[in-house]
Amino acid sequence: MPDGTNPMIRSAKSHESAVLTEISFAAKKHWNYPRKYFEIWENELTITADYILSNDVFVFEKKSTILGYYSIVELTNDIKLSAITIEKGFWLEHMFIEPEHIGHGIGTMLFDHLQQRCIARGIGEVKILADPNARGFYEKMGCTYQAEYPSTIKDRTTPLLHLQVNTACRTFQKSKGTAMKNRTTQAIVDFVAEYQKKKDITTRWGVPLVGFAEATDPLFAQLKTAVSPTHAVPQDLLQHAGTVVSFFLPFPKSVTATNIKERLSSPEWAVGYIETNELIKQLSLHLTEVFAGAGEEVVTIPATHNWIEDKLISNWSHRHVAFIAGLGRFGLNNMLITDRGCCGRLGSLITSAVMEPDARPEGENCLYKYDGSCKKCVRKCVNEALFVDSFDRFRCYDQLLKNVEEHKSVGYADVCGKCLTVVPCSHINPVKMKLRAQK
Ligand code: B12
Ligand code: SF4
Ligand code: SF4
Repeated sequence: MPDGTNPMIRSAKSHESAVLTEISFAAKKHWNYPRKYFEIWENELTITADYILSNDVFVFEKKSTILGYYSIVELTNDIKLSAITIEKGFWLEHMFIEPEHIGHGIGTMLFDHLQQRCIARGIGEVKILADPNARGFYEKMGCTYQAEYPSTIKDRTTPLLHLQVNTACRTFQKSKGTAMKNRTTQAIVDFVAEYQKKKDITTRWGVPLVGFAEATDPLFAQLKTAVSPTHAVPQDLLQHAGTVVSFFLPFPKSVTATNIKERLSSPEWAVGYIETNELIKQLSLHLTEVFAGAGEEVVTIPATHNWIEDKLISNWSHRHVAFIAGLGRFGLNNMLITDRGCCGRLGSLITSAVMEPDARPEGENCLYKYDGSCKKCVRKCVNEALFVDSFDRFRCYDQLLKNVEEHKSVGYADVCGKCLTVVPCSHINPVKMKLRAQK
């Protein structure tokens, strides 16, 4: 977990309102305004817990100390404040840095973060009523000066600036996002390679596959119909979700090969299941740290057992998420068939980082769905749960529970997997192979 020693930008917590208020006052005092101004600004500069909960408020934190913050406020209607009218829209209401840390790049980092937030939330324009002393900073950041605006203080004006979160900015963010994406993929590949060197781990995973989906991809909302009305969208789990990262950890052929003969699963399959669930947990924690180092938030999701008991359906389906992230297509056996097959496990997490999404490949990966052939998975089902036109998840679960009993010496292994072992889609994308062979 992040230990607060690395600089990071994160959502403000409601109990931090007093610290943010102090920073607001200290930053304003830095410009030597007369004391009477502060009486007028008292309300404006006081940050409450409610304010933090109802708006986008982000803090810059170093060594567990908050050194600055910014807030985006959405006005749904024009509002009148004494002589002035504040138009509806998105406003950068506050951006303040502790005076002794001004000039150290914190403002630029916060501004950079603000642009990412806007992209993630689909905000095209942000308005700023800046302190006159800060106008130069905002112009340097790409904002355009519009006009002088009457201030809440008589005979004083304040500059109005606009930030267009335009295509150029999006391209810039995406190029930054590409670097982050490469780092994320490498972090996953390296972590899995290192993890299997541990003495007590017996599974040897293949090279992971990693896919990225935009958190605002409309397909997430469709999971409420495809999976369950209670299925979450990324924003339900992380308010400022930018990207969903999905990964597939392939089992080695040696493990799959053991899971053929008997009705019950092999011990290797059971151990592979337990070890991969733990790997997904550790990998998710590791990625949380990687993203925290870049000032980004993460929400992790368990590999399994996050299902609704009486329905055996989850509110976060890793398979559907992997499909959205372009990692594969569903097989007749229900598995997500990737380019490295379907024997393996899937994980996913949500991050505030904005990264380039992956394209979803066209065409089917399952032979039955491609040309009506194969159906081996159906023939291999050991508990009459899987058919060409239906799947009985409760019968399937009964079989998994038999394996729990069988393998209790290695842990809790609710496994079976006969319908995915030693079938054409176990370790490859069989349609791709078929098409290649036909060329
Ligand atoms: C609940 C659950 C179960 C239940 C129900 C199974 C099921 N099919 O849903 C039980 C306990 C029975 C079970 C069994 C198994 N599970 Co399970 N299970 C889950 C869990 C927790 C949620 C799955 C869920 O909510 N499904 C939602 C339902 C609605 O989806 P569905 O039944 O698969 O049906 C959909 C697809 O067929 C899809 N579909 C079909 N064609 C197409 C085409 C398109 C274009 C689209 C969009 C969708 C689509 O539409 C259906 C409805 O939406 C996930 C972990 C997670 N949180 O994601 C693991 C998970 C799905 N299980 C997994 C595995 C491996 C198994 C087993 C092999 C056990 C084992 N490890 O040995 C068996 C396989 C059973 C089978 N053939 O389906 C893996 C799958 C990996 C992969 N490559 O896909 C997962 C993802 C765990 C993980 N972290 O890797 N599981
Ligand atoms: S075994 Fe054959 S029919 Fe079943 S999912 Fe794999 S490719 Fe499709
Ligand atoms: S996991 Fe086992 S019981 Fe469930 S569908 Fe596959 S073969 Fe049948």
